[in-house]
Amino acid sequence: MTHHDTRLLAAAQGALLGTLVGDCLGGPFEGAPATTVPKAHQRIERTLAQRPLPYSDDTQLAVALALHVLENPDVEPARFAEHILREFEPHRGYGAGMRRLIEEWRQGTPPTEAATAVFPEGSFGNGAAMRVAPLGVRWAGAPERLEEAVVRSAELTHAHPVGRDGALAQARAVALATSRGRFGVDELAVIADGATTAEVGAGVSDATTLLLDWSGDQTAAVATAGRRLGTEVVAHRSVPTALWAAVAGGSVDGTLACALALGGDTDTIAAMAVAVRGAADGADALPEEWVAACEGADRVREIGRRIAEAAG
Ligand code: AR6
Ligand code: MG
Repeated sequence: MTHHDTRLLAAAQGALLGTLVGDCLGGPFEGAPATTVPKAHQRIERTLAQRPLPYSDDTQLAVALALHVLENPDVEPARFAEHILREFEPHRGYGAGMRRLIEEWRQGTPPTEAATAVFPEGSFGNGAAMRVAPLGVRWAGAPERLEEAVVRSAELTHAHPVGRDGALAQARAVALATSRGRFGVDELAVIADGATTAEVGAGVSDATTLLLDWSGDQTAAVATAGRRLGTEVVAHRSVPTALWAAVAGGSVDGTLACALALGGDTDTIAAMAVAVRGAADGADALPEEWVAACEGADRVREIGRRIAEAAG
């Protein structure tokens, strides 16, 4: 394998397994109040003892998107809906809007029409962002094709401009982490510049400001970031937060601890943050004990390999 192929494989498996690990380890603390970083590390240890850790809709949808992208690299929304239905299991903790949307599809509403059947302007939940890592890797080398594919993937379920823009920001983060092998404030600046909505743009800019003004300890920084950037299930109050954690954490360990310490939508913020950190640092940076504790790790690792092969 060339150096390029090796790097791509590490980033692809890092991004996909990062999604899985963040989802599985963050899941037990969904809705929890904010806590300190040392307590978050203790939580990780306690959670690992409860293995196997089930994944939720975050991973299920990322797998559905990855399998779709392997067949339709530029994303075909109606066929992507078929892939979602094939993977769908109702007990995975889907968002309320997503559950109703999937019901619409099952009752025969064409997927392209159903996106505004639940929320008239479309959903601005973080669901289109949390699953987007496979696209970020697949099109890491082609920003324009990435943007087009992400928009098509998002509009199926998250037609609201903010839901779509959150997906774009997260996809660009994974793409930059993949192509540059690093993720820091320079990459955040690129993402803030590329935002197409004021909400997501302001969130990513605020995340950058918080990182540049950093003073004091990590726990204080986490508390401030949670308040300023948000920890809710809506895209503009969770994607910038996850990108902040991916930089503030400094490592895979640190990123997961920051994401859990933030509280709120911990599984999804952790899934997004660790996906970015995993793409930058590579799959080997994910502790093997964490990966082995997660349901479906072998399947996700293999899907990551296939995405890397397609992207190479
Ligand atoms: N108007 C009002 N509320 C909205 C709107 C809107 N246009 N859009 C979203 N919401 P959903 P997701 C609120 O259902 O994005 C799981 O726990 C509304 O409360 O489209 O896939 C995952 O782990 C809606 O139910 O699903 C993620 O944390 C919620 O945002 C999360 O759910 C989520 O939007 C992903 O959810
Ligand atoms: Mg969640």
